[in-house]
Amino acid sequence: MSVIRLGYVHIRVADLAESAEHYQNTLGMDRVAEADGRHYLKSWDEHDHHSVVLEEGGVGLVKLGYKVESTADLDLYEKRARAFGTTVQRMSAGDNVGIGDGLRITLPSEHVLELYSDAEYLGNATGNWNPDPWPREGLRGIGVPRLDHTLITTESPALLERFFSEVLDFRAAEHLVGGEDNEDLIASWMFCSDQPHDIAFVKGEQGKLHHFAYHVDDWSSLRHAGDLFSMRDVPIDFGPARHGITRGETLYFFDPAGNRNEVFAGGYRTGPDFRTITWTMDNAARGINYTHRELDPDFLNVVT
Ligand code: M3P
Ligand code: FE
Repeated sequence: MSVIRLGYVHIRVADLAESAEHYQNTLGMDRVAEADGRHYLKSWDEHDHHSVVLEEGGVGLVKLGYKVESTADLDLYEKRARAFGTTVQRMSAGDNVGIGDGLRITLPSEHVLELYSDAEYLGNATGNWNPDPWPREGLRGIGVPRLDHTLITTESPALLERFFSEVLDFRAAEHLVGGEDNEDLIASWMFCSDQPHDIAFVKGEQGKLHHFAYHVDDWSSLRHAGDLFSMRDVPIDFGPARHGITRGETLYFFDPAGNRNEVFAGGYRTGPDFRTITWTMDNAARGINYTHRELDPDFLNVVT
């Protein structure tokens, strides 16, 4: 019984055609459906219907979808979320193209989180019989294999962490703490799988997106992504660099609408017995950018 993974990120983009070109040709995602002015995209190593939805008009997050194991989980999470005092609605199959019944929860951070157990199975690009390691017809652009995590902002990381822990059984891999006696939770990196994080939150405005990240193989993949970004004039935020927090390797960039994305490699393995790591504010720059040990204030200030 658990939440399995980040299933989809639904975002707004200013110009659908321009962003579709970026997500399909620079990142290498495939368009699997188009309906009501929305584009549904899937990465090559993902199996479910889609993982990114682009909706025309503005910038920022519409909602996040996390997949759970069973419909029994949905009943349990609904009960727990109501007991926690959050707003929960049932959502129906077809509310999202290719996604089954589920729950729509308004988080204490004002983000909309959808939980579902069924998604139309399209399969990945290499199949389940004697598969090649990557699609032999080749990849477009970076050829991102899959989504990895999201990072959102909230006025109260402590409250949001309590929600994810008590309602959805997530665990904290890392904390960034500050204040007088290091008692204020500034940011939290939480997992439901064995990754270092499936979601993270940092103190800031309610309801905003800091970034969502794609997994890539390794450090060389970040260099290759950087080459493509330069060829195609994709704005870079920072990287390639090492995160102290999660120990991942990173390169941040922006989509044409200004939503921040990350390509992320590496990171350690967690599990139910993982003990939370703590970073203090005096080491925050090293925690986020271990390589350069400094942060551009815009990295924290620019959210969508
Ligand atoms: C990551 C990560 C912030 C830290 C970000 C860290 C926004 O993106 O993947 O570990 O403070
Ligand atoms: Fe990240």
